[in-house]
Amino acid sequence: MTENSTPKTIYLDEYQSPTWKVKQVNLDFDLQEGETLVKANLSIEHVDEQETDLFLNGENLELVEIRLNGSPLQENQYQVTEKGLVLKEPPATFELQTLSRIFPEKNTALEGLYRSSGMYCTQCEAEGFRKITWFPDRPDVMTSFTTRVEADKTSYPVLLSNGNPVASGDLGNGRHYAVWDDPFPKPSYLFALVAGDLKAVSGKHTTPSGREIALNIYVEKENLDKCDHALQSLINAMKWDEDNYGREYDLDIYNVVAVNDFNMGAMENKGLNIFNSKYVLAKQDTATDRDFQGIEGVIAHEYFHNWTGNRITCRDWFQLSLKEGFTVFRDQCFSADMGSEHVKRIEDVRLLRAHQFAEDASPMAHPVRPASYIEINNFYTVTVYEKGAEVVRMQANLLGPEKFRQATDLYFERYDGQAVTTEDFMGCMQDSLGRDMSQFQHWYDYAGTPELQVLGNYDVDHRRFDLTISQSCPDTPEKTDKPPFFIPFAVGLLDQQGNDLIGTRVLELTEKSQVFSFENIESKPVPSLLRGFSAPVKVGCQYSDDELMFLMENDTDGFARWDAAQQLSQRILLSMISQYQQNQAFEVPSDYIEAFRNTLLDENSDKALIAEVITLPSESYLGDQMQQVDVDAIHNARQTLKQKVAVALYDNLLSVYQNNQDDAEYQISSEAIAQRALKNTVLSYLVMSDNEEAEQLCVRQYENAQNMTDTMAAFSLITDSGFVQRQQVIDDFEQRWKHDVLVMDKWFTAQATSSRENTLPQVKQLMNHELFSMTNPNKVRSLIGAFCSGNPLHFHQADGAGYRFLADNVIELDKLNPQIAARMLRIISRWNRYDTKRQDLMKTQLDRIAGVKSISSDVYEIASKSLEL
Ligand code: B3K
Ligand code: ZN
Repeated sequence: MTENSTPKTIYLDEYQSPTWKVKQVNLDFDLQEGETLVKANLSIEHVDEQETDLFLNGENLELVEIRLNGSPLQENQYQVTEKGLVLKEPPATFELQTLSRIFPEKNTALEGLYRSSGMYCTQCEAEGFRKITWFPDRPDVMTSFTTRVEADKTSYPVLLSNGNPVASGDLGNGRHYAVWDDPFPKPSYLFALVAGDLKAVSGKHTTPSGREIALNIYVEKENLDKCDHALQSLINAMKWDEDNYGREYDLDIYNVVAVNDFNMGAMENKGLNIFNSKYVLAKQDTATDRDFQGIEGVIAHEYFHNWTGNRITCRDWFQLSLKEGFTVFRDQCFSADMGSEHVKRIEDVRLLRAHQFAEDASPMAHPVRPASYIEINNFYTVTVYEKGAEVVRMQANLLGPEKFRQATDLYFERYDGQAVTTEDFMGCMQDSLGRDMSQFQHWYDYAGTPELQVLGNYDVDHRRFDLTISQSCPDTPEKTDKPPFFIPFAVGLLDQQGNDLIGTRVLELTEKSQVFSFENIESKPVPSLLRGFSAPVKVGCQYSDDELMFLMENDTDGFARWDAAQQLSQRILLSMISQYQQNQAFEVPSDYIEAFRNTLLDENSDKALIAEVITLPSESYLGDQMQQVDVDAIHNARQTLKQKVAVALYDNLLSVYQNNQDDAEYQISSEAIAQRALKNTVLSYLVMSDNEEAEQLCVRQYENAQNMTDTMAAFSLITDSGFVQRQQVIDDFEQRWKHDVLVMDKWFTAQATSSRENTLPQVKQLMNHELFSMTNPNKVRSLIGAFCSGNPLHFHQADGAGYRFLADNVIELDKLNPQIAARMLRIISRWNRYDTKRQDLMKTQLDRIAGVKSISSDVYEIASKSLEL
């Protein structure tokens, strides 16, 4: 970034409401080879009486013509800048017509109108509409859109936009057109257009009020056999939102389009969702169980946005969590209802702890509702999404199901058709609860993960158990010395026999330190803490190993059982790490092996829960628990623990593996998914035993697998191994799947995350593979991203080659797609967690990037904030 063009910071407290409204916009797209002409007709009205200039955003547009109320504007009546167009003192009400030329073919940033695999599509959130036409591109300007699209009939037989289709026709010269009308006023970020040679799998849904909605999943024709799951998920989501929130869909048609080049998962454009094909396409032989679940969750998420995001939207981008946090909470509850509730909660907490807690402890830490940003695209984060969902969950739990439903009904009634704030949302919660919630607001305003210290004390004489709980929150870039948070802390007490003495009680923590007493407790209990993960906090409690093992086997709360097991494994791994650092031999307590065996052979528990309980904390999560991350020690300790368990429990593991082969026809039911998860987790232990039989089992599973879950489980293990068949299997996979880009993403990832010695050179080589492409975000993520964030051992190799590799690619990518480049760079924002030598190596790369002339504001923000420590 050159000194004179340091990007501007935008502040929440500088928000000003719009002075102009756009009552209606008519758009006309003429899609031609090489360029697109966009005609826009805006009916504009002054909000108040004052005479002001009107600013319309517009970037990379060629202005061909501009008229006000039909007459061409004189040069002194407007001014075009790099960022937009200023109309000098226009009348209070007028029609503005612009004609602009844009170049979708050259758009590699995948924001605005662009081309992907021969089709046209759009991505406008957050600020992409300004790359399509001149417009007040801010979420609090809500407008009715009518869109006409014209294109070549043979290449683009399908023409789609938001709303309902109102007209279409043949233009006689090989071209045709379609007109779409969206009666619901919306911000420009929800605009969408698609033109392509697509085919649809269609269905329908009848709403409780008796309206029939046409549903279409549009894909390239060779993918027509992979849409059933997405369609069924959509129908389930529609029904769920009707049953649980009383919300029904409002247009006559709901279209979903799958595209191959997409910056994120999917986009909730009104009536026309555009999806990364990864979150649409699935059939048993190409998609894993996790893929199926991902599709169900993302389809639901985008559908739920129709009310939480589209009908009620954000006043400004600082309020992003208003729609994202709430919608993630809604999709989490939906997925929990569709599958296994406990396991869904565990997966969500695992993700939050691994990524959001890490973000909260990094220079990029920001509140759920940030107070400033340089580039809004950098704030689509785990904090805004996942912590935002936890903040809504806490409110939902505090209110209980009935009052929460009242509160959401009130929210939909009060704010339908408006652009609002997180305070407006909380206001509805507070009105329904009938209690002051001002302390709760801290969750939106302050970054950082609160930390609890819990001390239990049993008073034999008074048969009383006291819990002393203190809270603190680390300083973060925006705030030091934070006041205490309101923390709903769910606890239980177990007696020696495992009886749940008080059920689950939610303690309300509001002060720096508090004591809670439980009377009539006959003997010293074991406290079960943070049941259901009732708040996004860290808990410190001096449990003995025995107590953790007791909780692991006896806790009635599924989440707390899993958490006890994680804490125990973590404790053992951390002590192994320090043994390794002191060159001592590893020791694994025999009790641990026994507890592991008991869990493994537990016939009464959900198999998916067992699979979760026996899964060790990840290498990066372990790193987060250390003063200074030691990637080699962590990797070694984790591998060694797996190996010791595998050797000690080989026979048990083998029998669980054999007993969980599913011979029945493939199903995506939670039971079948659970069985595959347990079998494949066990396989990952078996191959650590160094036993030839296990190696053979794994290779045989790869060869005979009837579904992608089993194929990938075996394939990743083989790719990570030194098996003689390794290369042959890798080649075989490639031959089998080279026609399927999504399956090949998995092939790239498995190789990029391998712990084998020469992984980095391999990754570099794979970048020359004919299927790899720097302009396809899925490929970039599955190879470069997977190596840098999913392979800590090699990415952090001591000579800094991993960091150089990352920086080279960030600089290269930034020229093509700044959003993806910036996301990639976040990986080294936590450089201060490593030894000084690695710190210097990482900082050198950050400095190098920050100094690149004409680097994007996206990348600049991450590099400069990371260096600000
Ligand atoms: N709202 C979109 C995300 C847009 C990201 C823009 N950089 C998808 C979603 O959260 O549903
Ligand atoms: Zn969303």
